[in-house]
Parts: sequence; C-alpha cells; structure tokens
Amino acid sequence: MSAAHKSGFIALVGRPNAGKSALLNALLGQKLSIVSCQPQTTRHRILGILDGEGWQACFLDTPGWLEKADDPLQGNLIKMTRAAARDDADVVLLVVEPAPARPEDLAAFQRFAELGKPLILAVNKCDRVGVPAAEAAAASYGPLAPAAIHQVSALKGTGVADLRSRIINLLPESPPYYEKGQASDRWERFFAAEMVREALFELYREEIPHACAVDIERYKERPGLKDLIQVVVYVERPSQKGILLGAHGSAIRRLTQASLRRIEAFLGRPVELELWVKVRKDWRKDRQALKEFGYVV
Ligand SMILES: Nc1nc2c(ncn2[C@@H]2O[C@H](COP(=O)(O)OP(=O)(O)OP(=O)(O)O)[C@@H](O)[C@H]2O)c(=O)[nH]1
Ligand SMILES: [Mg+2]
Repeated sequence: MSAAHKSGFIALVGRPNAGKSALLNALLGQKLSIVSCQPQTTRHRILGILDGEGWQACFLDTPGWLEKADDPLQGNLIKMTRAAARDDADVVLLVVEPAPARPEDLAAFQRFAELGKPLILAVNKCDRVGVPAAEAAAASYGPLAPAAIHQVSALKGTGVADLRSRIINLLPESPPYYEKGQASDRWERFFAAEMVREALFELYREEIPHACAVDIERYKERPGLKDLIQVVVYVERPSQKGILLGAHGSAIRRLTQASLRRIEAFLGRPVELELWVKVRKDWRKDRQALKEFGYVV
C-alpha cells in the first residue's frame, strides 16, 4: 500500500519587502504573486497550490506584517495575515532579510512562534550577503526556536528546492484540499487586476501605488477575438488622477502598456486592455470602499 496522502497550508509571513511573494513564486515555479521593490505590495491572502505524487502544498502569501495600522486598509491587511497564520496554516514560513533580527522583530514574530505549529525560518536574499552574514542572521532568530532554518535566494532559486522538500515533509496526512492541477482559488480577473497594481509599483514611487485600488469592471471573452479586459484604477484625490493620466494621456498609455505586458505573460495569450482612472475619495479610510475592493476579511 502506498503512504498516506499529505496535504496542508503554509503561510508565508514576515516584514514588508522581505521577499515573501518572490519566494512564493520561486516555490511554485510560477509567477502568481506580484513583486515590487516597495513595501506593502501584497494586499491579499494569495493562495498558490503545488502538488505531486502523494502530496499537495497550499501556500498562502500574506501582506507584510506591521504592528500598527496607519489606516483602515492596513488594519485589514494585518487581520488577513493574522488569520492566515493562526486559522489556516499547518506550517508557518517566516521570511526574513539576511540581517540580524531587531528586538522589535523578535517581539513581533513571537506571535507566530507561539501558534503551536512548525515554524520554518527562511533567511532570504542570501545572494546579497556572504555565508557568515547569513548564518549570523539565522542565529539571531534563535529565540523563536524555529523547527528548521533555510538560507535561500528567491531571486536566484538557491536553496528553494531544499526548502520545498522540508515543507512537504512537514505537511500533515490529509486528502488534497483542491483538485490536483489547480493553481489557485482565484479567477484570472483577480490576477489581471494584480498585474495592473504591479505595473503601478514599477512606474510610480510611494504615494501613487499605495493610493490605487484596481477593479476589473468587465472581463469579456469574445469568440474569435481577444478577451477584452476593462479596468478602473481608483485613486484617492483628483491630483492623483492627473498624474496617472499625464499630459494628453501619455501616462495612462504607459501604464496600459506595462499592465498589458504582464497580463499577457500571466495568461499566456494576447488580450485587449482598456484602463480608466476614477477618484474614490479617501478610499483607504472608507469601509464601504474597502469591502467593494475585496479588502475586508
Ligand atoms: N537580491 C534579492 N532580492 C530579492 C530576493 N527576493 C526578493 N527580492 C526583492 O525584494 C523586493 C521585495 O520582494 P517582494 O516579494 O515583493 O516582498 P514581499 O515580502 O512580498 O513584500 P510585501 O508584499 O510588500 O510585504 C523586490 O524588489 C524583490 O525583487 C532575493 O532572494 N534576492
Ligand atoms: Mg508581497
């Protein structure tokens, strides 16, 4: 008789910008979660499913962990991460920078160590530092008593296969949660919106990408024609709308091109993309807007 099937959820948690989404993509061998060099890129619990003979690993990417919310949007992101680690996960994968832990990091991450679930420490971005620095970083997280420590580079792929095997080993016996071969629990339209957000992070700094919410108004499959995707980018203020449109629409054309490249690469087929910009005043503080944009858990 073959061994029992293993299946479970692994929550990737850590500070903003530690490389959780990049590591999720590396573990999956597929780009599912958007990545940027700016903190607070991920705004959802993103499920990525990987399976093999006798196992299924359900990875949950989460928003970067903050102690304190500056606005109701951040409050919801904190709740999402907490729920993914506390309620959903069988294994917690803590992703950190290759630098010594600060006391406030140890204090913050203690909550994940105390969940009574195996905690794996992934010291990421090891391509940036030498072995002694990576080892010193790993050792500084000793107080969290991780079940395993892996030095990895999501960017180069170093150490990712070992980490993946370790995770699979730790999964509990269970039948698969999702149909084999299913990659996520979301529709293509969600990922299309995420690709527009990634393009915003590439083209703008600080205020603009964080002030944008992306909504797919229409996703129309047309026999014999390319799919038509109509997107609204909501901003908080009229001045931000002006920036996104640019002189004679030059900026919005640039954003459309950058978004289209990403969406087509993700879907593996050409599509037609139309973008509009609308103002939804102070949406990050507006409970109703947060609900409509899918940020309320
Ligand atoms: N050099 C190097 N850079 C990396 C590595 N992994 C991620 N990065 C970079 O780190 C930045 C942040 O990566 P993300 O994956 O978006 O980080 P995150 O933890 O998901 O960030 P939030 O979603 O904002 O919490 C990006 O510029 C990545 O390209 C790595 O292994 N090596
Ligand atoms: Mg992320």
